[in-house]
Order: sequence, then C-alpha cells, then structure tokens
Amino acid sequence: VPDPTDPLAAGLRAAVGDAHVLADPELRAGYETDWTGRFTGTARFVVRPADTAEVAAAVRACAAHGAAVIPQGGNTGMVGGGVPRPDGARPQVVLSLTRLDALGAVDPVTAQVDAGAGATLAALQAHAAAAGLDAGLDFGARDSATLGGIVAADAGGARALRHGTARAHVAGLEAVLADGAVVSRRNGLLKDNAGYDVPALLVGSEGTLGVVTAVRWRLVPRLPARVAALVPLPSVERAVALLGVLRSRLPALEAADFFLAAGLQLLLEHQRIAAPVAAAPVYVLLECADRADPTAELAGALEAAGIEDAVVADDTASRERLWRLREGHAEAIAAAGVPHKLDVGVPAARLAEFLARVPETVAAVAPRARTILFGHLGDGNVHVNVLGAEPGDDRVDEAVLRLAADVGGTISAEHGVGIAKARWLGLVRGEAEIAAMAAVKRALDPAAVLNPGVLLP
Ligand code: 2HG
Ligand code: ZN
Repeated sequence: VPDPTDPLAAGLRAAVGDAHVLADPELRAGYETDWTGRFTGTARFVVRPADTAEVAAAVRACAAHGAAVIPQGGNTGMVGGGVPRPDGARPQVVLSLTRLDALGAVDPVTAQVDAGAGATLAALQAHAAAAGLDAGLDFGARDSATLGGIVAADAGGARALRHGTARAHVAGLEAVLADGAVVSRRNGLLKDNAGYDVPALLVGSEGTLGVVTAVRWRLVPRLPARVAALVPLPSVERAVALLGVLRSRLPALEAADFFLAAGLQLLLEHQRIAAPVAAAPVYVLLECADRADPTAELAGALEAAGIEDAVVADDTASRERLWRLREGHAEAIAAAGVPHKLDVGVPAARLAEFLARVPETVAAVAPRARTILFGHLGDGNVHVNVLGAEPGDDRVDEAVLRLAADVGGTISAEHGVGIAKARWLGLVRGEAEIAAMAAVKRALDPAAVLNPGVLLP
C-alpha cells in the first residue's frame, strides 16, 4: 500500500484509483524490465489509468511532484524506452496504457477505425478482418504489442515493404502532453493541411513529447489468398538481386525477410525441429497476398529470377510454419542469453558489405561474442543480435552502429532509439536537426517529465 503521506502516491491514487497504483515490488516487476532483459530499472509506482482523462490526471500528478513518466504499452520494446531508467535520479512512474484497449466500429467508407492505445496489434487485425479489411502491419509480437507503443516507436515489421511503417497508417491520434493537456485530431480527413502536423510529430517520438492515448488507424483491403516461399540462396548479393526481380514481376509481394545459416541453426535447436529446406548461407522468406491465389504468379517470378529451389507454402498452417522460422529468431536468441540488439537499416546496395563486415566489427571489440543476423530484406532492416557480450559493455553497440552509419544506413529502423542508442543519434542526424528536435522537446516538455533519457542525447 502506498504511503498515504507521500504526495505523489496521493496524487496518483486520486488520478487513477487506489487499485491501479501498484507499489508492491512483485506487482511492479513485470513492468520494470524490457523484453530483452538488458534494460531494467526501479519504478516508484506503476499506474494503470482507464481512460484519457485518467492519463492526463496521472501525468499532471507526476509533473506536480517531480516524477518522470515512463509510458508503456505491451512492454515488447527492445531499446529500454518503456521501462524505468537504471540511473533515474527522480522518482519514476510507469504509465501503463493497457487498459485503454477499446476498438471502435470500422468505418467502411474511409476504411479507418479508432483504437485505444492499449489495443494489441492482434486485436486490431482480428477486428479489421471481421470487416473485410486488414491492419496492413504485422510482426511477431502482435499478441502483446499495443497500438500506442507501435505508433510512438513507428514500428515496421515485415509488411512495411508493401504498406509502409506504422506512420503510413496513422490517420490521426489523441495524446496527452506533458502538462496534462489533450491534443486530439481524429477526424480522419485524408486532406487536412491546416498548419503543423502535431500528430505526425508524435509518431516516432517514443513517449518524449506526449503519451499517445488513441489512434485513428488507416486499414487496407484484406487480401485473403496468401502464399509464402522459403528460398535458400548462395549469397546476400543473390538475395538482393532476387528482390530486384520480384519488385517488378510480383505486385502481390507483401514481405521479403531474410535470415542466415547461423540463426537458422540456433532456431532449429531451440524449436527442436529439422531444417525444412536445403542448407544454404542465406534464406529469403517471401509472402504474397492477393484476391486470387498468387501461387502461379510467384512461381513465374521465381523462375524469371533463376530460382530453382524453394519451399512453397500455400495453406495457413504451412505458411505459419515457415514464418515461425523467421519470427522465432528473437525467442531462440533470448533463450541463449541476454543479447545486444541493434536494429539498423542499410541501403540495399551496401547490404551484402554490411552483413559481411558485422562479424569482424563485433569480434574486434568482443572476441568471444557470437553474432546472429536477420531481418527484413525488403527495406534493408537488419537485426544485429550479439550474444556473449557483457550487457553493460557498449563497445559492441557503438561499433555496429558506426558501421551502419558508414555504409549510409541508420542506427534505428523500427525499434526506436530508446535509451539504448540516444548517445549515437549524432551518427545519423546532423547538429541542426538534433538542435531542432531538442527545441521541440523543450517547448513541449520543459521540465522533461516525459520519458527522460530516451531518444535525445
Ligand atoms: C523481428 O523482426 C523483430 O523479429 C525483433 O523486429 C528483432 O529480436 C530482434 O532483434
Ligand atoms: Zn523486425
């Protein structure tokens, strides 16, 4: 039970009700460590507001009593952005948005829907499917990841290739600012250029400018005929060349992910299954979706690309089996240790070079570490996972991020900057741009109430 003489506790209890202010360490624990296990800190309280008004009241209470607000959705983040800072000087309050999980009626005319920040991606997908539409976004953490966090991080996933990242789906949103004010733009108008686009500014702001409480989500037509193919390839160059052919030959292409032999080996051992395809250095996992069966179109495109060997899955069960090989990487890695995760993006033309240079780059600073590389070929998004380096040793992170920047890439593609990469933002953003970001932060959150330490150096 929170100390009744603690003004922060009293303020929070008044804001969200006694039952939703968690002070007990056991109750807080699940909110204090991120998915990777690498980032963890101690929260004074975890609060679980029920609606936007309670979020605003909780933020105001934190601001009034000098506490930092750590917004959190499904806690599937991998950059420490949704859990307390390890070195938090001020009291930290985790603001869990999971109770704001309402989904409105789908508007068939605009193909949009209102979703609470706490609705999971899987819930949105099911809701959209029932209306003959699709979320247009998908990734492995779909059952836990929530829309507020997805928007705050501008999450991407495998289907970004066709439908864009979360940003492309935000037709509007509602958010609570650092002073408790609520901004809301959810009329869903496609054309609405009346001034600065504040909702757009909040997309990818990682909880540093406002707490996203609701989103107006742009859906896409549901394409029920799906086929996947796993293609073993002799090199990354061949994988990139394949993508080049598919782009023009295969309009139904929805995803093109990749993994390498080492990652597949780890996963097969973890899942205790046999390899479904001939051994190769590189594997590309393709998915096509259309109104009518795209299998023939896919086969024709693979033939045009000179591919002779591929496992094709045209029913849901076998398609999901193939995707578990790709999406299961994160869990197989987590089962082997606490990894350093570097979610980076590199231009297709430099992808092969980047992937070839990562192991030697890591070995130079962590000779005993093991590197697992996989990701989303379609947009050059590579998930560099390093096992066997000390969790607190940042040299691995710095070396990989510098390499990504050197080949013309980015230090953060879809997971966000978080606390994991804030100090390296300067590798990919110029001084003037970082100064502009800092000016926006100061203007909207002068006391640094919202997610301090995240994103900005
Ligand atoms: C994925 O693509 C996720 O599976 C997680 O973005 C990546 O675990 C990772 O590094
Ligand atoms: Zn990913």
